[in-house]
Amino acid sequence: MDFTTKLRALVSQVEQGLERLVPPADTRPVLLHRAMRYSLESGGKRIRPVIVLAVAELFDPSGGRDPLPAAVALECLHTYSLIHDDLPCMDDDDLRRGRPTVHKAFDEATALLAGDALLTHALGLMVSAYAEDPALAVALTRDLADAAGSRRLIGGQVEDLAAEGRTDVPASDLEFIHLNKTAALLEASFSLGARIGGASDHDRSLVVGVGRDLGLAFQIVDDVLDATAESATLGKTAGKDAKSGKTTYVSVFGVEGARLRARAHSDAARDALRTLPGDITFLTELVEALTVRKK
Ligand code: GRG
Repeated sequence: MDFTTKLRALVSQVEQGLERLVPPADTRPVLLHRAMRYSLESGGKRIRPVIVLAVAELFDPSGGRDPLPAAVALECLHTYSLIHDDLPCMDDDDLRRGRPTVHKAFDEATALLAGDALLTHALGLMVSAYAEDPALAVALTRDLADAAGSRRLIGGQVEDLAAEGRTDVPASDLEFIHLNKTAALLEASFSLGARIGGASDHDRSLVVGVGRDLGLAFQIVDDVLDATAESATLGKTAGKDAKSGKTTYVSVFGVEGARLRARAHSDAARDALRTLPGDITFLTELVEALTVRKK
């Protein structure tokens, strides 16, 4: 199967999983569940859940354990972070995934609570879907909570907000922000897939490293796209970083310097994948596709 066909097949599995494993929009209170589904169904790229499925398959091609609930839980958690990031008290954005942000389409309180509900749902889903294997359920839930917690996703977001409007942010702080705000959930996607696929500790930590490099490459590309692409292509507001005087890889290293850094992380991710047993074709092509992406 070629890369695009495989990617479409995995995205379609994720979409079906979201449909099945998230409460329907007509669940009471309807306003809340409509808002949760509005953002989930706005057509994200589904990168993180696709990685969960692909990594589980890499280590266990016969598919002994179902990675779909973990993939859905991670996408719910990621979507919560986007909803909250867009709120007026944070990035104050009007556009996300090509549509008005949740607080614009609904209202601020509903957006806040829809984010809270998606986060809570993610943790509950993870625990209940793998309850028959308690050690696995605990490890997966721990991965998700660690990646999303105060030292990682939320910590990265806090330092990102603190850095806003400052032009003297050192490159090491920028790296802290991106390692946590962006790479943490990508690392988690590799870790979840590896655990479900029964990978050894060695192989799991190796793919977590792939997630880290991919996360950094992904964020650098995000900075380059913010500086060079159009809002209509991105489905979110472009040019925000320069406008708000934000320190990014582009402001520190320039567009070409940032591109070179993204390439170096992406090459490191692909080199690490090459040391693994199994069919790494899809994951290798995914890393490349995310490095040269246009949105
Ligand atoms: C509110 C705790 C909290 C964290 C927010 C997600 C986030 C942290 C900030 C959003 C802004 C940003 C540039 C984050 C870096 C990670 C990133 C590039 C997210 C966007 O992920 P994509 O491109 O989005 O995979 P889709 O919509 O395709 O799922």
